[in-house]
Amino acid sequence: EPPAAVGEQVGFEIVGIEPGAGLMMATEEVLDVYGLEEWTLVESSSAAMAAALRRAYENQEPIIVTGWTPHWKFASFDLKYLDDPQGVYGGDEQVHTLVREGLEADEPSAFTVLDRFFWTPDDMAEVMVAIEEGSSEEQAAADWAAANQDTVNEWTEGVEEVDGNRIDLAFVAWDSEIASTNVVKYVLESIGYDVRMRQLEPAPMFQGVESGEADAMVAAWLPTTHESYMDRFGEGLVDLGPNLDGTRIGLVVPAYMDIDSIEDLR
Ligand code: PBE
Repeated sequence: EPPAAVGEQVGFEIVGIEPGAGLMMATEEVLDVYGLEEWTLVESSSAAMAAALRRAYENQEPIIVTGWTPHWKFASFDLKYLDDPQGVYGGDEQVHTLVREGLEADEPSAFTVLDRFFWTPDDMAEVMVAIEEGSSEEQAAADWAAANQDTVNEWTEGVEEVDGNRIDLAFVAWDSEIASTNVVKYVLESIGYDVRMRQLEPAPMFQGVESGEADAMVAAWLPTTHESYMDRFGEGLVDLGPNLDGTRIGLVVPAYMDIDSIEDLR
C-alpha cells in the first residue's frame, strides 16, 4: 500500500504505554518535530500495548506502537523500528543504577552489589522471555542466576552477608525493569537481605529514591529517556553508573508493514 494510506489504516493512532514514560514524552516530541498533527499518541500500559501488538500481529493487521529494546516482543514477533532521521529518540543508551544518599554507609553490602550489578541486553531479554513464556518473575530471576552463577559471583564476591536487613527497590512495571529488579532482588536475598519491590509511577520512582523512602532503583535510562527526571531529582541521587549498555526506544511496527521511516507517516 502507498505510505500515505498508513495513517488511515491505523486510525492515525500510535499505541503508547504509561504516561510519564520517557518514551511517551519523546513520542509527543516526535509528533511535533515531524509535523504529525493529525496523529494521536494513545496512553495505555506496557502490558496493554503488548496485547494490542500481539492481536494485530496474529491478524497481520497494521499497528504502530511505542517500543523499546531489550524487550521480549522482538523474540516473539518479526518487528522493525521506524527510522528516526531527526534523532528525536536519541541513540543507544545505558540503564543506570541510582541509590539514595547514605546507602553506602548504612548498607555497604547492598551498595557493593548494586554498584557491581552489570549485565547485557541478551541477559535481560532472557529473563523477559522466560516471564513472557509463563515463568513467575521470581522463578525467571532465579533461573537466570542459576544459569549465570559466574556473573552473579562477580557481584557478590567478598561481600559480607547480612541478617535480614531491609532493602526497598523502586521500579515501574515496564517488562525490562520487572526483569532487572527481580534479578537484583534475588541476588540481594541470596546474601541475606529482606528485599521489597515497590511498584511506582516514573516520577515517584525517582522521587522515592531521592527522598530516601526507597533505597535504590536499577531503571534510569540515560542520557535521553529519563533526562527530565534527572533534571528534577538527580541532585539528590547517587548515580552508580550503567548496569546495562545498548538500549533503544522508538516507533515499532510489524516487519510486514510497508513503511520504514517516521517520515512515511506524514
Ligand atoms: N521504557 C522502558 C521506559 C524506560 C524503560 C523505555 C518504556 C521509558 O520510556 O521511560
